[in-house]
Amino acid sequence: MLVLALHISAKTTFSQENQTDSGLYYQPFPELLNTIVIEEIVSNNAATLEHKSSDNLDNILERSPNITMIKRGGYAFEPIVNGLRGGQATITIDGMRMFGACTDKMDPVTSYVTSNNLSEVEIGHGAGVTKYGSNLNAGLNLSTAKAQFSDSLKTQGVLNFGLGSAAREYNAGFNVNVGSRNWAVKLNGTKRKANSYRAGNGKQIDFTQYQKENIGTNLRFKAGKKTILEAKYIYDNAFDIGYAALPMDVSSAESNIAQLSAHFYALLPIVEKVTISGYANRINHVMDDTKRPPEMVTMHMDMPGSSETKGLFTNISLQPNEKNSIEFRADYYHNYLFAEMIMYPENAPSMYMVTWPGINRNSFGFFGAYTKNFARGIDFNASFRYDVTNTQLLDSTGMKQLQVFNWGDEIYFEHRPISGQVELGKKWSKKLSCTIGSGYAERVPTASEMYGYYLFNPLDGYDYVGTPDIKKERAWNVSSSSEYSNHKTRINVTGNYQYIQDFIYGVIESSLWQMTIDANGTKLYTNIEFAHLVSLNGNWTNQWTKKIRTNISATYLHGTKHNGLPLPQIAPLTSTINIEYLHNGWQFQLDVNSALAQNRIDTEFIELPSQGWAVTNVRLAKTVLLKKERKLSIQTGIENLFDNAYYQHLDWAKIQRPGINFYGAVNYSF
Ligand SMILES: [Cu+2]
Repeated sequence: MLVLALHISAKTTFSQENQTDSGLYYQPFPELLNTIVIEEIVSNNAATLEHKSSDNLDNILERSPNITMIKRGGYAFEPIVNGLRGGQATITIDGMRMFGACTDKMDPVTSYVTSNNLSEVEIGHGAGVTKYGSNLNAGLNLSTAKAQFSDSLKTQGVLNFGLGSAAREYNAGFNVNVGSRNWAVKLNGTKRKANSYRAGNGKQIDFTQYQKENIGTNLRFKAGKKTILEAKYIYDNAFDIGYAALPMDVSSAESNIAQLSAHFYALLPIVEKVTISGYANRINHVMDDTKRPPEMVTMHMDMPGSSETKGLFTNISLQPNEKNSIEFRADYYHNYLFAEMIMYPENAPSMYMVTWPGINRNSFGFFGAYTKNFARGIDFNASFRYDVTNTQLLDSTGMKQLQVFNWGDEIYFEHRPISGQVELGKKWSKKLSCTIGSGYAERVPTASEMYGYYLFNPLDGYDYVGTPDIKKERAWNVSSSSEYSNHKTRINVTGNYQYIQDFIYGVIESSLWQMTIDANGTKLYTNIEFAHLVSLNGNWTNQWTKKIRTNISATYLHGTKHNGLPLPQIAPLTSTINIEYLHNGWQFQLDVNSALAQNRIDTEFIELPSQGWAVTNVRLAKTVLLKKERKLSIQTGIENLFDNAYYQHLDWAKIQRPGINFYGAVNYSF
């Protein structure tokens, strides 16, 4: 399988029911990637009711068995794909590269969009996963919703409003599409406000509040029979964001994302589609501790950061015949990261430090993928990627800071990561299919791993310093998946093993003093010899009767370092059970989500064990058809029904999750 997709909120907006380029007057060939996406949606009977209308993207992603989330507050969870994180997994928006502007990982790329901007999320591994960038066999691409054409001038839209009790939160949004034969415009907006939520024991978890405003637009124009021009823009502004697990909050995290693309269909008989695209995005992240009570703040400080990325790519899909397809992609991006820290000690002059010293990165990449369908149900997929990435420091204060470590000359490095993956699939019968795959991947160190300067990590209480000449991580992987399905049942099992050499890990450097007052010491990003990572996932969906369907899934991750100690921050065995019941147009659903305790902890990292937990949710939904294709859908439910006080292993500082939450949402489609 090339790329797996999690189809989000399939029923929330009109645009998400019809995501292909169906507005064209000719039938375009499906893109290599989309084919898989559509197949996966058809075969994946994931319970639809779970996707509450206008649900928060973090909640949607967290339901995927391939994703675990690091939680630091009530907002901007950091997604981990099959145990891979940071620079190991690429996160892109329509293939655009984007890098968070926070040295403390408070703002993953996923925090700059809403589910209202998106049509689907591709969760990738195996052949094809490096399409958007070098990674260790893990990628997440967020596909934005496209404006839909229409044979006659037509306006459609959705208005939604929702409330939740645990955080006394509300969200409101709209999504409007105006389509004609040759042009289409889509506009969406979301406003969300959450207060600090109440945990299971009734205790309010301070500093988990946030507010978010987002607008997005997509314009498409048919410039001739085989050409579509597309423009998109997303503005996202989150403010007053609490990070209960960190010593600081974010007063504002603002991003602008813009992309212009031209899509050419069927240029030549074998050239199915060519896309040329240019994009730019900019993030401003303002981190401070002004809202914390004085007793929590040892020394007041400000830590603003910014990230700017500009890029170009071209994608060429070839289909020489029905049995073969080929895809090429060439891309370039430039990213600039700058972050500083201003400390205000009492009765002393303020101090200044550059934590991301003007880090410039240029990267040129080339990707190729080949798919062949042999006789007797055998498929072959292969992909290849090569990048030339250079990283350079430009800030003079940053260069002086490096001299402290005698690294004054180490301001320019080039990395050339290479990766290749092959996959063989066999359909044994209509019901049973299997794939096996193997590959090699390299990834460049992140800006923080090279040039981060005293970045405080409250999880282990250490300041982290980058190592400019740190080496690439290199990984060998083998993976396998099997699926059995008939008209009633679908069983899917996947396994993935990675042997990662030169694994990047923070190692305590006792000769260095910490900068942060309360820190335990300083760690240097270092290549350790190797690490093993295993991920296993099983999923069983069964349609018992016309009215009753169940879905059970379980995920297990196991990570070990060269010295036999576990890798830190690995989720324990996690499972979900959903039971769905349909009656008279009403949908009823019961979820039980749970995890075992995690006692496989990395004592070297100073990680703490965590307890097991189980949470039950009940949900109810009904859609009423009104006149003139109008629809009203109502969703309501209770999450954490038994008001359990619990936290998950990856939640920082063991901050408890929300307690009982009554929610309700109304969607009006016209
Ligand atoms: Cu931050």
